[in-house]
Amino acid sequence: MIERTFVMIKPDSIVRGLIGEVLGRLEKKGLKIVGMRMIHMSEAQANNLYAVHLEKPFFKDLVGFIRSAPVVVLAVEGESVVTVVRRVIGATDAKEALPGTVRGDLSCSKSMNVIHASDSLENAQKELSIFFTDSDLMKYSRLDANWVC
Ligand code: 3AN
Repeated sequence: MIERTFVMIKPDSIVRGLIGEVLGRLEKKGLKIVGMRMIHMSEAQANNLYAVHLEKPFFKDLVGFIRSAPVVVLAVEGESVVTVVRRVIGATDAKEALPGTVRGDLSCSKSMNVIHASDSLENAQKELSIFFTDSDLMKYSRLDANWVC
């Protein structure tokens, strides 16, 4: 089934000059980027995105980090894209993330872990709606769609 998910290239990637590297991983996998914007996240957006972590001891640091530099927010489309992107990015704790995954190759940190992606279709819809409206999302076909996926 064709799904959409929310992906965010985090502040550590931006300041480390890794936007192209991270985007390239998603594009080469055959995933279609249908929305993309660089933003400085507002406190309201951060609180909304990380609402499930509100009571966690790391919440304040998490919001501080995500607002410490710009982020790139993405809407990504593809077959089973929620699961596929989670596999491409690897485990939350980048020390545990397998080589070959974005986090496994580019980070050793649990908080500064390069990239975020929604962990379920339900959360994808919720998270996309924080940053995109339907009219922000592009319609086009990738020429290699029948070859890559
Ligand atoms: P993921 O981003 O892999 O879905 P979540 O949703 O469990 O991981 O956590 C959201 C973000 O909160 C993570 N990307 C990470 O940056 C941060 N985080 C999660 N657990 C911790 C922790 N124990 N200490 C510090 N930061 C954490």
